[in-house]
Amino acid sequence: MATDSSSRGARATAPRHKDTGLKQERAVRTRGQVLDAAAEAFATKGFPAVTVLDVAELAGVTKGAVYFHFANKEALAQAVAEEFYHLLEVIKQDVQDSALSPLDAVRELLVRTALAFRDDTVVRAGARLQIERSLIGADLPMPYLGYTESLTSWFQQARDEGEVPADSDPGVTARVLVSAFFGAQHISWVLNDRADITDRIEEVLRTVVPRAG
Ligand code: LUB
Repeated sequence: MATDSSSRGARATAPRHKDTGLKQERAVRTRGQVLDAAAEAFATKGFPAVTVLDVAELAGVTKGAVYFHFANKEALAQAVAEEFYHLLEVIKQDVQDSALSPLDAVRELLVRTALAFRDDTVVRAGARLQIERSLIGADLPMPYLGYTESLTSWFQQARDEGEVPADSDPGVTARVLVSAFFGAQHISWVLNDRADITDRIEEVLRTVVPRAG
């Protein structure tokens, strides 16, 4: 009857509603676990050697659960690389909000980035995926450009405020610093599994970014 079916409908709808919320929460959590596992796998083995089964096993879920969230290994790499740049963006925002002088902001950004390269699995994975980008059939974000832009604008400010010589070229300084950072973190990874990355980045900063006075 009408009453019957509408009340049944109401009862069926309410719990299902709640169910959907919980399911979504669980799905979001599972997606995060899979992403973390993929980062761990890519960081330690590199893209070519990783399988979707590796990621599933690391995450403690079925292969089907991985495929529910990601079409294939390329999509996993893409998502990890995007998360890598999201984390770098968060660091940059934080440094920007800290009201340091432009040159101190440059130093702070690169020291904090170095710590993330040493300690953060998604960041280590993202850096490795960028090195392997020609082997990955996905549209990974273009590396280096974001940092080059941020550093260029800080060096411009430093020049405007007389912290660096008026005839210095902010874009060139930024490119040299990004190149040196990239090289130093890579060498630290190969030779010392990044144990000495902050020392190497401090050396780069002492050499490339002038101290006032
Ligand atoms: C950074 C790397 C390694 C530049 O921006 C990037 O994409 C980077 C890897 O892709 O260094 C940090 C100055």
